[in-house]
Amino acid sequence: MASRLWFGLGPARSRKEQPGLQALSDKSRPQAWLKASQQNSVTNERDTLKRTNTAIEATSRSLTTEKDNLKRQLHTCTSQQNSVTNERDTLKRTNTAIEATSRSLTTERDNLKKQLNTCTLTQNSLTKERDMLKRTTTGIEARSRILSLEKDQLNRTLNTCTLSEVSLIKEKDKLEKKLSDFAQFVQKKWLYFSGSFYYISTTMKTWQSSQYDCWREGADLVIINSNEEEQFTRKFAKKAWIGLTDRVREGSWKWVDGTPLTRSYWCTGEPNHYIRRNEDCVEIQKFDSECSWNDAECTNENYWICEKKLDI
Ligand SMILES: [Ca+2]
Ligand SMILES: [Ca+2]
Ligand SMILES: [Ca+2]
Repeated sequence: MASRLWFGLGPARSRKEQPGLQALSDKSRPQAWLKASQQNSVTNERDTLKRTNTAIEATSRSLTTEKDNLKRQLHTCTSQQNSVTNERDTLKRTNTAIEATSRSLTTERDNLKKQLNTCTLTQNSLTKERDMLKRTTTGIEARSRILSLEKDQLNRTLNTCTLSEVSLIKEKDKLEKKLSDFAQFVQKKWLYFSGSFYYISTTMKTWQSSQYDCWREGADLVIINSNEEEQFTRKFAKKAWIGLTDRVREGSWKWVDGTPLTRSYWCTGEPNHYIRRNEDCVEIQKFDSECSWNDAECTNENYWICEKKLDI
């Protein structure tokens, strides 16, 4: 800066170069020339200094202005720098927080991914299991329906079987009863003919006593239902009571089981209600003819024929 301020102050000119000094006397010439020279020199120097000052002042003003500008710029820059620094620090903190958040989110995301994978695997497994159970359930339901139908069919069969069993038991009981009866009458040496056992007595009793005797044996006086049975009863060749009477109402012949007489085998002229006798009971009187019956007094004593019909 000093070199710039003093660059116009060059070395003073020599006396030969001062034209005003040539007219002066030789004696006074040196002093005047010296004064003039000094004055010129001072003037020049002053002018130079003025110019220099002016330049310096201009330079100073320019520098001041420049300084002020620079100061403002510096202030602005400093402010901006502070602001940017603050912003940077804020951004740094924000970035740090974001990075932390990002790391946390990344960790959380990875955990969620793992959980999602696990969940997906579990879901797939459960879906397969569910589908398998559905198929199993469908199979079980179909099997259940079939079993239900089978059960119903078996129940119906069982009911039928039970009814059949009950029927068979009843039939068996009946057969056992028949067998028992059969054995009983065989043991008692009764005669079997066409579904019935017959007993021909060896003693004689009234018609009523004969009927009591048959009852005691679980039988009745014989009821003749067919020609064959009529022929059979004649083969004993004994005058014997049969289970036919009109004691309840005269002329209304009924068998001992209450059934009316439909087919009869009366001897010729019978029943005749022989005069002065109350002939209400029937006996086999003849043995060589199909017409073999006679009505006689019930108090007469005769042999008798019992019949036990077996329901075979
Ligand atoms: Ca009979
Ligand atoms: Ca009679
Ligand atoms: Ca008679």
